[in-house]
Amino acid sequence: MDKKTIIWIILGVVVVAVVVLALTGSFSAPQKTEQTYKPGNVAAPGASAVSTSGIVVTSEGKAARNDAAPMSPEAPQESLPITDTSSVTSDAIDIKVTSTGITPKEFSVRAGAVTHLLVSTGDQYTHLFKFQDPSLSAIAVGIGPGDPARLMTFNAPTTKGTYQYFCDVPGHVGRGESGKMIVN
Ligand SMILES: [Cu+2]
Repeated sequence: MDKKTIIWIILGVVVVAVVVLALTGSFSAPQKTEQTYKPGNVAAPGASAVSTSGIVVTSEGKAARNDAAPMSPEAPQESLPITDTSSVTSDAIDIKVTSTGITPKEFSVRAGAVTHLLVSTGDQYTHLFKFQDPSLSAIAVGIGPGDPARLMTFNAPTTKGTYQYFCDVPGHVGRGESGKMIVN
């Protein structure tokens, strides 16, 4: 075999290898995975876990109570501060509380569904996000000036209807810090 033949053989082997790799998918770009919450885990460190059957549970494994006192052991717990919100489940509803209002003004959830609220601010005020209905007294998130976001995981009410939320700092509702959660 002369030199030319050897080079052609090497080239042929390389071409075959490239074709095989391409066909087996070794060259395809890595799949972009969407961050979605999986039951049986916590959505963010510190937040209440959700059982595999979709029930938000306390640290003792009992169903958390939405009508408990905020931060009591029976209540759904808010997460530790989250500086990198890109790691948060894309199922979370992004709630922004500022002196110009709360966004979104409304959102919808399914009755009883696992619901994640990612509560954040962005101004120099303290805010306290909560619901008007006493059946949701435990779902309250306080946030100070410049604080990172926090995630609150809870089961939406099983009773369909409209649940108002607002900022419980005096004077803030008057600035438009309110909205409604529609349970359907
Ligand atoms: Cu406020």
